Amino acid sequence: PGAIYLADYRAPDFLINRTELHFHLGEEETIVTSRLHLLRSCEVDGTPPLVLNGQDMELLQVSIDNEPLAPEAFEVNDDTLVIADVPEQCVLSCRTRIRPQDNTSLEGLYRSHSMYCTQCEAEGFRKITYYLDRPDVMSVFTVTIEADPDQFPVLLSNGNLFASTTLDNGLQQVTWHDPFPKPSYLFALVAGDLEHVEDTFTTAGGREVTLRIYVEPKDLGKCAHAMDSLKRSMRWDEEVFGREYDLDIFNVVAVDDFNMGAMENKSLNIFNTSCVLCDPDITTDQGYQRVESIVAHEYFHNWSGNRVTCRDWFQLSLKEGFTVFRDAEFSADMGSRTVKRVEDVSLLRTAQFTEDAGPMAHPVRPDSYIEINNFYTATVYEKGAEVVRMIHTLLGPERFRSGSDLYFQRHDGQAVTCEDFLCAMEDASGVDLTQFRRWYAQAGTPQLRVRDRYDADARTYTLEFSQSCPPTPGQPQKQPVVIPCAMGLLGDAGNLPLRLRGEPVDAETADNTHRVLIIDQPSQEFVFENVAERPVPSLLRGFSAPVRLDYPYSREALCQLMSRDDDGFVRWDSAQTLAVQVISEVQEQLATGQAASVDDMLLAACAQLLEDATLDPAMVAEMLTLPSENYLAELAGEGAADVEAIHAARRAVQQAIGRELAGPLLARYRELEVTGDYAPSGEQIAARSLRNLCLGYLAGADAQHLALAAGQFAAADNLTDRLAALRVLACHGSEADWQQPLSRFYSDWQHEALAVNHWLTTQAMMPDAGVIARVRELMQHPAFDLRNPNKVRSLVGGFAGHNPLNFHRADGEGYRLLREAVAELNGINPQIAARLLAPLTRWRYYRGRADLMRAELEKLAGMEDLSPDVYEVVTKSLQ
Ligand code: HT7
Ligand code: ZN
Repeated sequence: PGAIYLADYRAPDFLINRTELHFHLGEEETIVTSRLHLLRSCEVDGTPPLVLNGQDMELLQVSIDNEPLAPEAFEVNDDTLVIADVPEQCVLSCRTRIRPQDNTSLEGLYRSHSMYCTQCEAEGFRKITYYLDRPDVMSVFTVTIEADPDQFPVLLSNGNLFASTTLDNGLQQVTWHDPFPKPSYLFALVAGDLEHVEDTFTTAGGREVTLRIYVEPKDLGKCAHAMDSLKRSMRWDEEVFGREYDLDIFNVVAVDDFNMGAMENKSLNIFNTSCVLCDPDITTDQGYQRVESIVAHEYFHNWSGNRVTCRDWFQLSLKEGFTVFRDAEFSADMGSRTVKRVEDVSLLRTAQFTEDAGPMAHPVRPDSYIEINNFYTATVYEKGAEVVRMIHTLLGPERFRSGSDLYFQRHDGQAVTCEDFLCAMEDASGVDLTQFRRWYAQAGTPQLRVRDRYDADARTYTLEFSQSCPPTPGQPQKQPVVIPCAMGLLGDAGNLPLRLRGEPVDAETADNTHRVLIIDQPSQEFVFENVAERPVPSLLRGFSAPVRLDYPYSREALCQLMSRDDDGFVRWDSAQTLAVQVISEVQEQLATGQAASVDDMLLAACAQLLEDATLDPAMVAEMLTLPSENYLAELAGEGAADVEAIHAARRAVQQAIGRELAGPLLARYRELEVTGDYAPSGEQIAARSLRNLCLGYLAGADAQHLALAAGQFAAADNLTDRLAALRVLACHGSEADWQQPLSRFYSDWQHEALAVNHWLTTQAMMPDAGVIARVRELMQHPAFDLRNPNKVRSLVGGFAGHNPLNFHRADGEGYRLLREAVAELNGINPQIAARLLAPLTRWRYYRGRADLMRAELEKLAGMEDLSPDVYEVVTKSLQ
């Protein structure tokens, strides 16, 4: 497979003003008839051929203006239908046969349980009919569906229901019309025996919108949280971004076989069941929060993605980065802003920084790709959102909002680029973003090195910044980017007032303890005047830029920031840095044959956090969570990560905390017990998160506390507590401790696929040496199905991504397991196969494992019939 380049972008030769589709959904086959109202673009010279995309279907007939074409008038191959001679304006009609029940890729039209549904982003529409399947071809769709009403009483598509009738042959026929022009990737169709919950929302402008969530009948009671989240998202988008909903109906459908979380099809969002259904017994607290944010994310796409869409797939971050920023702001407003920020930064540092330092590193706006499905990445989504957040920081909230308003007003109904977004931000704010644009074009995580000097006589404090960015594939050299560094200075009695050299002495601002310094040169200095004492710098507050910060903090300084800084993010980050330092110290002790001795400073800091009842327990839980083994491996750098040593050191620190702080941990565990009914409220979630963290520390240090976990497992009335207890038993107990609870969990919840998925992950993450055999066994279990992405992610993804100790086993068995699963999935669902492969691509990091990991990648590279998805990841990783 060859690469596609942004530099080769050309506007389409033809436009499709209107698209009429007719679906006959049959038992054995589906017949799709299209009528495309084509118009040659006025920008085109001559009479170019019409090249339509199409895959995996049988062309039955093609006609122009109702005249069937002779076979010599067109050419069909694996990916295209080419018609040499097409009038300037005409109606092109195609009749095709597809077999959705055999479509395991879950792209295009496919079957999930007893329902039919579609997934068209990015290029799935071409598996439904021949089309100009590119986002800059926007068309008004009218869709007619015919099906057996007994099997498929519900027939949905985008827009408004236009007609519904029963045909003479007994089939039900419905027609949907979507007045908003849209690209084919936003098309959707659903047919099934579904039930729905319904609600209404009145927009600020007075439009009464019917909201429906369609699910299998057994799941009808699990929609309330998603519905509530949807209504709150709609109101929030009006209030914060001035965006109103634009149709009279908004449908959501839950599907069990789904490649990603959800899809923002115009007025017919399709969701992975795991991202919409909620029930205390099948959904964890994090699950509830995830549903809220994904419902919001998809809803927000109605403007950032649908009304204004992408010109081409290189611009994917235009809609995804912006929409992730919007959903993060929504979640921050719904709960704790600091906790949300900490969670997001944690994800960015583990998933995105690793990607940015690996073989698949690419800019937020990539220059080329082989398979676009491989570019729905943490870089495009999460780093893209960070880039939008930096624009927000640079412009300030009011000017950012003006930029957003201008962007939507200027480009409504258009397919545009990241450049258009930046221009709107510049035009509305007057801020020049010329250099800032490098964030879209350069891959790699910039490093921000900071050193300082304090001159007691002159009472000046100088911060010296320098920035650099490591080479990434195809980009050996990097230019300096614009880094907004939010900061403050911590003195003995709190945050110090700030005055930069050159500022007027009487320039008293309301908030003079906080600044955003703009670093846009390779190196730069800032001098603060009238600084009475040597301060501790509080840097990158709120994680104001997606960079690696390098400042030589002493442990004392970290403890001060942790306990006293004004910025919640910096407090958490200092706790993380302190833990990283202590774990690596213990790693060295163990490597030199010494016993582990955990710095008292860390223990004292943890004790202080546990004992301070004024702190938000959710924040305490975040601060007491040790950095993950994957994150520690990434910090170790290429060729330096020793998985066993990292595991042993982290475990020793975890045990020391559990042992030394058993008293306060136990006290907190008891005191935080939630009484009353389960609710996914901020308060309850916070209490459970800290309580379960305490349980983990206690049981990890002393087997006698396993009884607490066993008791909690038996008594829990919600999945969060039940699963936390089960994980503690599975992670810290012996077989006698976990055997019975694991089988109990399965026998109690086997009828709930989403709960069973947690059961699979729990076993995949167990640290014992039997885990590989267990995962292989589970792959044959009736609860597992390689065709279901949720199950694959839970079991195989859970093992390879979250069980580093066993995945990186010295005998290579973990790698073999993953390679075999990927090889099998390659033929079933290439998109999932390629995603699953990510942990093997990090071979450069692991000391003593590179050859084993590469060998498995090479086996995949040598396979026949390698999908473009897997081919791209494998070949780039081996370069
Ligand atoms: N825009 C969507 C991205 C997407 C997707 C969703 C489901 C299945 C396959 C998919 N490929 C791409 C989801 C989103 O970001 O909102
Ligand atoms: Zn999205």
